Amino acid sequence: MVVLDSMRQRLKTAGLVDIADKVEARERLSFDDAVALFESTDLLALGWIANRERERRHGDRTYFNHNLRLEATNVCEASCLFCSFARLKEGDPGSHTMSLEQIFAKLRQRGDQPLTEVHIVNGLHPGLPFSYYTELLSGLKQIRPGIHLKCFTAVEIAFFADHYGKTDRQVLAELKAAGLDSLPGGGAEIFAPRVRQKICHDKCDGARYLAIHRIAHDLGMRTNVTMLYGHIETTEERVDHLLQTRALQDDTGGLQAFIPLAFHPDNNQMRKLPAPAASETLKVHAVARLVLDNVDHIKAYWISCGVEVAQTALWFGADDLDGTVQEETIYHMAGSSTPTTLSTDDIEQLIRDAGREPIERDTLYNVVRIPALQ
Ligand code: V47
Repeated sequence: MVVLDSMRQRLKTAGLVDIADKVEARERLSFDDAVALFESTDLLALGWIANRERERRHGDRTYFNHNLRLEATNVCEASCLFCSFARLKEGDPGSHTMSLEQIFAKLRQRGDQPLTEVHIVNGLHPGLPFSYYTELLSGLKQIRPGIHLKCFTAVEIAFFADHYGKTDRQVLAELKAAGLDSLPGGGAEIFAPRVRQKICHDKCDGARYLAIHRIAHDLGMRTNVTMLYGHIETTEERVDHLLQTRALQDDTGGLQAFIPLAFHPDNNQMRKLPAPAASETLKVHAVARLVLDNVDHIKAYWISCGVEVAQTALWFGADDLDGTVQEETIYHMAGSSTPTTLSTDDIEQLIRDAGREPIERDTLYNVVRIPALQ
């Protein structure tokens, strides 16, 4: 076939033909393969391999959900250098902590929306009782019993355990009993101790992050993993992050999606660094698709990479765009220029405009709706 022959020639020139053959044969990529993919200068050849794998798994199908993102408090005792969202103390300028009633009102006022998920991420607030979190979950479930609650990163779970004198497992079990359904992937950053020591030294380390996900899987909950890229991490540290994620998934099978998160430099202590280029974003999604052979979904979070780049990432390995989001502040405080919300109609249109087929899913990737062609 002419196209394939010319592509093969291009892959050879790019030094990627052996890796492409491995992917074709469904052989697992090694550490060195992943480094070679990251270091390739032929983004289109890399994208071609990742897209072939993406289409083998999902065809044109591209997932999104109708979700509501809430950040109940940004008071946080950690001091991550990349964070523009956190405020150290209650009452500091820009700090906020919602009362439970305020949070419940956010859900009640959306009674007319066919929401399937509430995604909550918070700062590590030292002054709230544990009951704030359990009542938050049970109260949301009371208002919308069918809603999926994807709340609290592994970093928050570790903080709860240390702060309230419980084990990680106890915290997860108690939150699950109160209504927690799954964990989002935030807080992963880069697992390598060298990076964590520099950019987020006072929150839980990579090993504990992964251990908490492992416990969540053992308790029957699904989770996501993220990777914050485009700051001080090396190629090898990115690959290590991907391989540790893959190893966890080999053991538990509990991961649903991997989400590369582009570093945003505004209003934080790493503001001298440039934001990663769009080409870097496409590369990270593509390599993630190829290395994480046991993770079903690669999410291009449109708030983090920008709408147009997220659309392009759908041809570089990604098959999911996250959802309507609605009340995001972490990225907007760090300089994101995307809208803070998109309607389901907007997302469907964006996916169609990118040449893919929109599928509305729930958090667990059950199909909620296949939008009719306009
Ligand atoms: O943990 C914070 C990151 C994460 C910045 O699981 C920053 O479905 C870039 O985890 N520049 C929160 N990134 C977001 C998150 C997430 C997003 C979408 C979907 C899911 C999911 C999870 O945002 C934090 C941190 O890694 N972050 N500040 C910044 N300046």
